[in-house]
Amino acid sequence: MDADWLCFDPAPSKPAFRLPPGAVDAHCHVFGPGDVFPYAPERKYTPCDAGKDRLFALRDFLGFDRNVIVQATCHGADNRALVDALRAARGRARGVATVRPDVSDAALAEMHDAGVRGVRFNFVRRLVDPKPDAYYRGIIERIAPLGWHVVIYFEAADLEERWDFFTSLPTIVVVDHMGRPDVTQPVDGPEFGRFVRLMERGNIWSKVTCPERLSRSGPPAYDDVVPFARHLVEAFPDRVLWGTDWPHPNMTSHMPDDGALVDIIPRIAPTSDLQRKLLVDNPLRLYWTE
Ligand code: 0GY
Repeated sequence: MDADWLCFDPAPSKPAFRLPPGAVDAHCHVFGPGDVFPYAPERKYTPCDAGKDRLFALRDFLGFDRNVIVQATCHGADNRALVDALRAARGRARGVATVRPDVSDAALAEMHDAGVRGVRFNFVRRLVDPKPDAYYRGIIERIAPLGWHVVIYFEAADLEERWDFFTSLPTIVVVDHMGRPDVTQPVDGPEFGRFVRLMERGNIWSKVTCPERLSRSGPPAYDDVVPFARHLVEAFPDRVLWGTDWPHPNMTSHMPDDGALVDIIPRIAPTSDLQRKLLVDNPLRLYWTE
């Protein structure tokens, strides 16, 4: 792993918040292990191994029922670690893959059978090299017939430039980490206002995730991120998802306590109705349609 890599917390605290039955951790990853599932040659970082067994142990410890595992850029478009984890979860995990436009029908069918239900387009330049829009449109042509959706990851400053492309996508579109707002700006300011306008389009969903990445005020309360997430949960209760982001790639300031992250949920979703939508109804509607 990279010399300055921060590894996940091996002993998180037990959350005080009791998750509702059937709760889904809708954003997490598996890394390797690298000797079984090698990291991609084009990767921008080499993480600590964080395989499926650790992920499923965390799921059980925190009180989640299911996971949505998102292909991480360190594995490129080689989805073998993801597919292996999905198969091992025996129906209790779904996946979001990374594919190229020339992916074969057989590979798509195998991924669908394992539980993949979406692809991720990553526009964060420190993670991937940007591609022309036509590249992504080529992928959508391949995955739309399967009923898959698109997950997009971008920095807030890029939303204006990519607005036309994002709003032209024909599938459900799930935005990672609220579009990474600058939380020193006001919730009702122009930057987050642009993101809220994006959400007003009925096919856009948001993960209200990653206070540890966005916060300037810091752990364990991440007070400055809470109003942004709460705003989205209250304004768009049927199109928000929550996840741990375990094993928290590329954190440099600190490694979050996953139990403390769970304890933020009742602050961003203050009623049991909002909590059930965020943690159970919404992810089941998107990922477990059968
Ligand atoms: C996240 C965030 C990050 C990394 C990745 O696929 C990835 O490598 O998504 C990040 O570095 O901000 O969602 O895991």
